[in-house]
Amino acid sequence: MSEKKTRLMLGNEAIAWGAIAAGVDVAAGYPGTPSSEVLQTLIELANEYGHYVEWSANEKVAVECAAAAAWSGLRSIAVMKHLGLNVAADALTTLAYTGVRGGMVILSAGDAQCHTSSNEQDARVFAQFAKIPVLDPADPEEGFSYAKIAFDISEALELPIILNSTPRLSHTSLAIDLGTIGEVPHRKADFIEDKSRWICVAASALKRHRWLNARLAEALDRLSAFPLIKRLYHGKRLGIVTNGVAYNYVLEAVEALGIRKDVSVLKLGMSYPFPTDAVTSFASEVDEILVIEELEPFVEDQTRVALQKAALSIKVHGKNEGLVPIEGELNPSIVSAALIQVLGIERRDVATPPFELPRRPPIFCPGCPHRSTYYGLREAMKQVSPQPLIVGDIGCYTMVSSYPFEMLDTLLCMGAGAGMAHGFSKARLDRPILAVIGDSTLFHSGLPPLANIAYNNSNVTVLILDNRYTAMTGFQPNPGTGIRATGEPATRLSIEKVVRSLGFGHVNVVPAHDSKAVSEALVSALTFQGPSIVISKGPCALQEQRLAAKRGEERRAPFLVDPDACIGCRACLTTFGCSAIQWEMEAEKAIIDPQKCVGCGDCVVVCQVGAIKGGSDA
Ligand SMILES: Cc1ncc(C[n+]2csc(CCOP(=O)(O)OP(=O)(O)O)c2C)c(N)n1
Repeated sequence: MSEKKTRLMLGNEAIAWGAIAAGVDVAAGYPGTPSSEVLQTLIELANEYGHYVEWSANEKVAVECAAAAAWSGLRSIAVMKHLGLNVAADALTTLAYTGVRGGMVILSAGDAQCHTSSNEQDARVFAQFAKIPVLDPADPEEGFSYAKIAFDISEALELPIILNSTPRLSHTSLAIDLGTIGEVPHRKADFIEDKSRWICVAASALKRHRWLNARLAEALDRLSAFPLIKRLYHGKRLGIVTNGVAYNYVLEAVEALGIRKDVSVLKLGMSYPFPTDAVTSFASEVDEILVIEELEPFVEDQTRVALQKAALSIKVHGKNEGLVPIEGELNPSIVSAALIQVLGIERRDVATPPFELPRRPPIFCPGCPHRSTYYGLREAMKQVSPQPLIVGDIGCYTMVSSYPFEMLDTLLCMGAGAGMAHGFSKARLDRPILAVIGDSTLFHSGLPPLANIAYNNSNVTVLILDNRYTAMTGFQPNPGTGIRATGEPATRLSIEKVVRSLGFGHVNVVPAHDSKAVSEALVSALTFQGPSIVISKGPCALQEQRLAAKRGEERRAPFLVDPDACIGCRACLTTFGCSAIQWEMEAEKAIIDPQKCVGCGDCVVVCQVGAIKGGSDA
């Protein structure tokens, strides 16, 4: 047991510390922004606090790992971004029926505003659909305290709990008082057989569904001792019902407008099951209601139902009348505008949203193996007719959709590239079909679509960009890396052996930095009739540099442009786009920034006049 001082930390770190304070025994997760620092913190603290922690192959596996621990009486957490809930949905929706014995928390980090995601789905709606209670902390402090009590709540209800975070909570820093850590001892696993519960088949499932509904109906009574509802101010004119991070914007707007005496605030820390009684009793004390929440009108709709059931005729303002946007993040000015309109008060200057940050277009890092792979692909495409349809997937390699490559035709979700490529092929598009996929994505959800391509014999080429890490989300290891989350050596799956065992015969493995070899392999694959694979192998350059620096190795010597040889054709900029290569306005020639160049030399082949020279091998 140790007394921890108050520390400045990210919301994500606070959530991890909350789990440790609750005595978490098992933690599993799959990376995804903005969630990744939660499991990373648990990894860094695993030795000290003695919990088991892993990066799982995907979110469903993480949930299954955590669920087995919770069925055995341990406390467990499964960590993911909001989209991971969809991957884990099959397990989660039945896990609600079985329930758990030890406390189990599913951390879902949402992405209102789509900062780094393909959608901004609302985890509260998912929670209701899956019949799993959801807690909505408002800030890093609640991230810590809610993560801590979520395990007790889970055990009080015998149900898993979704902890619903948002980008503002995940990535905001606050000083957190950790108090005493290590008070809750680790448990010993103890699986108590109960076939009517742990074997969820037709005969038991209906009974368990009845159990679940009864448990949800009594949940709020069982949780009355937990501090999940806050009331503020005593104004009667307007009752503001709020939830999650939106609470902070409400407080700021109310202060900025100086309307404390006109309003009351009810903050809900749990949105499902919905605290109907607390909301109706609050509503009966005010003239009108305004609901302020991010994303879907979840609390708003539930409030309307609650008021109707209680036969209370009170006007409810919010998203349904277009006063508060459904898309994107809220901020104090949006909330102020809604308050000004509902209260009919004079417009006053209120906190404006944070200043516009400069846009940072996504680009491959200097030395990235994906760049030379795609350069090879573009060269291959010059020799293939008609032009292939390029079906994308999610990872650093998706940046091929940006300048100067702009080569991607479609992108849906993780693992969808190979599945859709197969569909395009069966739709008989009259052109070659190429799917691109990264190594982590392959192990996450790419293997079933690959099995499908081989099984149904579709005319698809899959380009696997194997940089050995889950690079986009922070270089996490995966089953192809050779190490586990906590650094010990692990079995390293051979992608070549895996795809051959799935039934692919036409398989070529090429070095990613040899764009000529990549190009030749792709021409061969794209002109082959039947399923084919090209594996382009080259470790993530950023991770390589980090590891080399740790080993005390010197940086590789940079390359340079010989100004006498450069003819100013710009081919290195317009076809390769390495950020280390820049344009010298006055001389009208390319130059290489020695600070940025990592000495990979991939650009040498791009220069038709041989003006790029040097590097360690010179
Ligand atoms: C369901 C889901 N989980 C997690 C993510 C976050 N995410 C985006 S890309 C990616 C993996 C990228 O790794 P890899 O396929 O190896 O490509 P790399 O970035 O290394 O090029 C992850 C985990 C997501 N978008 N969707």
